[in-house]
Amino acid sequence: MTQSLPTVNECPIQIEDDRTGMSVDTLKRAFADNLFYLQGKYESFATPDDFYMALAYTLRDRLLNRWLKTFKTYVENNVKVVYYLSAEFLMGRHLGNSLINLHVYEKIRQAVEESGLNLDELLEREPDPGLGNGGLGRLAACFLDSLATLEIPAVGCGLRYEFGIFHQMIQDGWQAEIPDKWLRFGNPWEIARPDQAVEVKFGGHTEMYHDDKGQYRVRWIPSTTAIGIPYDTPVPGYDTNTVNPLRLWRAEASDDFNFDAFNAGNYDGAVAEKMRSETISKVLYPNDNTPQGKQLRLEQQFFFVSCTLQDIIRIHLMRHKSLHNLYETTAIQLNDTHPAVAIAEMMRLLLDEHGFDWDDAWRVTQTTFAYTNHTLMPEALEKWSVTLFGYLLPRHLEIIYEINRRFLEDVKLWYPDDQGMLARLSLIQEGPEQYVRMANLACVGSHAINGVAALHTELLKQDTLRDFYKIWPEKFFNKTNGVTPRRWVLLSNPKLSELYTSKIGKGWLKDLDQLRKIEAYIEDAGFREQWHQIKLENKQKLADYIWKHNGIAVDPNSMFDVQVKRIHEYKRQHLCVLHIITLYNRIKQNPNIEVTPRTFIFGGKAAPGYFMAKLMIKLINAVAEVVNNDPDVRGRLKVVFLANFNASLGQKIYPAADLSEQISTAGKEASGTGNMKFAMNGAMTIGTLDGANIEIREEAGEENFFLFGLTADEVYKVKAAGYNPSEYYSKNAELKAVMDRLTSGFFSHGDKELFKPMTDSFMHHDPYMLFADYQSYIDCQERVSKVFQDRDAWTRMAILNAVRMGKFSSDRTIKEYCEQIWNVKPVPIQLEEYNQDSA
Ligand code: Z2T
Repeated sequence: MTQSLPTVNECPIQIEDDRTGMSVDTLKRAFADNLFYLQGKYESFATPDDFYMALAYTLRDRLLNRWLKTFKTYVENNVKVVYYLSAEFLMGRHLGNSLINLHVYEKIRQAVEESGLNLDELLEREPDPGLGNGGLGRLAACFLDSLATLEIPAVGCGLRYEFGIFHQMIQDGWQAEIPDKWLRFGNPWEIARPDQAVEVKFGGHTEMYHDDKGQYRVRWIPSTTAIGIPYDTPVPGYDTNTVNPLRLWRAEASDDFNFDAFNAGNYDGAVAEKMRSETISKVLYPNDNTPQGKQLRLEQQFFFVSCTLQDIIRIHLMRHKSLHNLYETTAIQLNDTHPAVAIAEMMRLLLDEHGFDWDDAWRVTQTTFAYTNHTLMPEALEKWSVTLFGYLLPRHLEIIYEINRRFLEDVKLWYPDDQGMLARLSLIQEGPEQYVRMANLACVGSHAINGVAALHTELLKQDTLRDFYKIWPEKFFNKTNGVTPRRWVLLSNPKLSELYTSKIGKGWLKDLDQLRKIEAYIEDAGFREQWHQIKLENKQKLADYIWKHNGIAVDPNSMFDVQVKRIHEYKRQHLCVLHIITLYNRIKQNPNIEVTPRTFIFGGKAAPGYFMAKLMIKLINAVAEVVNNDPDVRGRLKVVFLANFNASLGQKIYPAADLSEQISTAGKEASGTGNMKFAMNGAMTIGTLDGANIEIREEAGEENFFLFGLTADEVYKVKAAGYNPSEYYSKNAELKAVMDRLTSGFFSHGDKELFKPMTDSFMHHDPYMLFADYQSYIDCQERVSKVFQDRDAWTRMAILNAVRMGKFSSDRTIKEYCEQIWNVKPVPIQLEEYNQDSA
């Protein structure tokens, strides 16, 4: 349908329609049109939320032609598609990102300003779509950005939670949770597709029967049905025409079921059943790295997996006669084990609904699936009680037993005398209560297994998944995480981005390695001064935010020492607190002592049921209250806890940080991705040799990284030899003083009990070994303070550090997945000539 525009003297006539045109005038007209016809408001009665909505629709319209053309191209060319299955997608706000990826930021700014409004204020009206907990969910979102930017056919598949991660408030120093009503004003970014609804069955029992060829088959007679409705959100690539879908499923009650019950006079029963079905996609479980093992969570997992697989099969069969070649059109990635029940559901669909025999079904499954592991924490490995699993999914449990029987037969052939091996590899954990091990299911059902940083993958091979590595070394890959430089540098840090682009052009945005060209400017004093001024401006903006939200005045010239991430003992926010108390004690002992002024900034949510994490938040706020108000401190130390850390707040914080705290116990953090966002924005890292920190240090150069603490290997050895924290306490006077201050009730208005659960853990059994790393951390922080006092030396280090982070673009990560795991290639999208770069 390519249509040439008429020309006069070779100059094409401009035919812009109000839904695709990119000129400032057209944008203004579209904005006004959407305010009137979609929001139903005159300008004089419109609220900032109305203006935001009108602007969001203006951008959505401009994504739609690209989106539909992308889909059409995929179908017509029968391309291979990646389906990224994830229980979480932490997308962050869409509006600013669409402005960036469609290259209309400046034009929209002008259009909005000429309409008498302020763009930054409108951007702040968008609720942050928080359908994730932390790193795992945000990684999925960065991957979708890179997939679209690299023009890879891909679909994000997950749940459309009505309530995302809770909103955090701080009351009397404690975390309080408020429900996240992100859909309250409607969601302009999604399109519901009720025509593509599917049924998902639960419960009941199974029966044997003979099929028409006389073969034994199994029939599942489920007891309940839910309906899945897909909601699609466009995911635009940067500087491409590709717009891929994020397809999230909402659960509804099945009509017939309710109707039957209703007609039979069982009104209450019908309503209860309806409620139960709709509860499935109600709320995100707020646990990061510690599963809860609740029935509803398994229902959520199976629900979105079953919807997604039915969809995948429908799309494949549009173009193919059978499913035997599924791997030619489809790669399915399991984002941790949350969607791992897909292995059993795919087997069921192939066996029971499509008449496959076992071996064919298993080959199709194994060639299609791949699995990413995100944690080494043993308590975070998902397992479901066999009783619960069989009650909810009786047919899937049978299939898992059969997968296991055949798998263990093979293992017995390979390792005839190794009972331990058999027990460890089994999909079923034996004991007084049997459990289905989801990581084992994911490993046997996939052709590829990967960790998310070099050390993490090594530890998986040596420890967590050692036996699988022994039998299938060729299945293991490392795919070090990355983050998208579009959201985390260009959108978050426009001034720094402008500086880069003025020196080396825009190439770095799609090829982050090009930032190394900036190293040529390191001896340019003017450049270093510009860099420093940008950091200072970013810090001033964050200082304003802190003043507005916390009422604490902080000095932008002090070092912004930042730890933002989920609150977890293994991440050791409390080690940072021990450092603060150490500095405070030094000041109390000698108020005239020289200290490098620091602003300690914390942020992060605690799982509502994780007592120790909530106590850590209380501790930070308790120490803040004392330190911020002690006249002896003379404002040289400030402690700030920013409430409700999320993607949007991250965008304000990373660009303003001087020091990035990445201080997990070595061997505990699989990768980390905040570490990358800080470094790209010119913060120096203080960190352990854990997760991706190791690779960050390798890229930055060891002279540009503040390293401390035990290695993963040393942690293991100290533990094996018997870790005795009280020894560190009695031998280290400064540590002793810190602990005594904490246990004395000094920070808790005399209450000696408040922090006792935490201090007892430090002193007696602490699995995270704070005391073992304490002195090394304090010494390292002293080096940090020294270097910071030499402003120019610090700036040089920060610049080198930032421009050497090319490896940590999620574009690099995604290219590796495409080539080594998914076997997919870019598919450029050609727009109709009419719509081509109107920008
Ligand atoms: C999560 O955010 C992570 C791991 C999980 O394991 C679960 C959740 Cl919700 C089950 C994080 C890791 O802790 C972090 O190190 C990593 O960078 C991130 O996933 C992305 O891989």
